[in-house]
Parts: sequence; C-alpha cells; structure tokens
Amino acid sequence: MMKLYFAPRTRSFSALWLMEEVGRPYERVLLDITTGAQKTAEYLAINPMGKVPALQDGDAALGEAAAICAYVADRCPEAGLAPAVDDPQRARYLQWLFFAPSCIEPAMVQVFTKIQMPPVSAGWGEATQVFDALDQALAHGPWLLGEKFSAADITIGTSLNFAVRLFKVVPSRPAFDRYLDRCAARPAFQRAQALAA
Ligand SMILES: N[C@@H](CCC(=O)N[C@@H](CS)C(=O)NCC(=O)O)C(=O)O
Repeated sequence: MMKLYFAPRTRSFSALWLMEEVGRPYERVLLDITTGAQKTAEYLAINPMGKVPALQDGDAALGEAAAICAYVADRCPEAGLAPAVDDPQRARYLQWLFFAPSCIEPAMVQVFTKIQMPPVSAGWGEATQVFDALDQALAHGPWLLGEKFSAADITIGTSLNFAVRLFKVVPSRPAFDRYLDRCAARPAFQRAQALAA
C-alpha cells in the first residue's frame, strides 16, 4: 500500500487530493512539521529536502508534490488521471503538470516579495505572463485537457487555489473562478480539504 507523508495546511494538499481521486487504499502519515518530524534521518531518506509531502511505494520513495502526482497517476492507470505515453494529449498534460511548481509558485513569490528579475532570464518570465497563459488555457475547459480531468488539474488547481483564494496574492479572473469552483465541487477535493484542515 502506498504511504503518503503529509501535514495539514501545506503543499501536501495536491498529493492528498490526488490519492483521494485515485481511490486506492493508502496509508496517511501525519507529520508534525512544527516539531521537526520532517528532519529525522529516517524521513530524510524518503525526502532529502525534509519537507512534505512525500510518498513511499515499496522500495520507491519520492518528494515534490508534482512528481508525486506524476508518479501516482502513472502507477494507477485505472484512475484515468494521465494520458497514455502515446496519446498526443500527454504533451500538454506534462507541460501543465509541471507548470505549477516551475511557473506559478515562483510567480507567487515574486508578487509577494516584489523581487525584480529580467523576464528573459526568469524561468517563469513574469507573473502576468504566467497568469495570462493560464487564463488562456482555462478558457475552453472544463479542464486543462478539455473534457478530461487529469493530474495536471490537481497541480494547477491546488496552486491556483493557494494563489487566488487562500493567499490572495493574485487577483482572480472569471476563468479562474469558474475553474476553481469546478475543482472545489469534486468530492475528492472536498475529502482532501477535510483531511488537510
Ligand atoms: N517543492 C516542494 C515544497 C514542499 C514544501 O515546501 N513543504 C513545506 C510545507 S508547505 C514544508 O514541508 N516545510 C517544512 C520544512 O521545510 O521544514 C513540493 O512542491 O513538494
């Protein structure tokens, strides 16, 4: 059985949401990150960053929320959360799956701290560019890949929810509101919210 290490009100949310979407039994291990439970030698062997979330699956272990989403979606094909390797939708799926940690997250930090970076050298360009790209991608919907909900909606939905609704560092837009309402209406999202509260 897969084991998910998590802490409430953290980036663990996407991994919890994903496991709830998949529907296979899994073990949840709650770490109290206020007491340093994430820095023990035993846990560092699972996630060398000493952060949550992390996942253990037999001899396999990994940290990084988006990587966990990619891993579990591929390991549990019955859940239909990842287009197959030979499906052309796999390309956009991978792009959006990694867009959350590589573009949304640093864009949020930039908005929050007002750090200036030349957009050509910043991997996320600039915050407006990131949120314009997302706005366009969400214009058609209901999901990033069209009709098909995927693990990319879990990484993007989680990051956008943090940016727009929880931390309010990014002004909402009609497409974001519609999308986040659709995410929040999913029973698996609601179960994850209850677990992460
Ligand atoms: N890049 C990581 C970030 C994980 C992360 O920063 N987790 C925070 C909670 S939101 C954490 O575990 N902090 C405790 C610590 O750093 O000691 C991911 O996306 O999974």
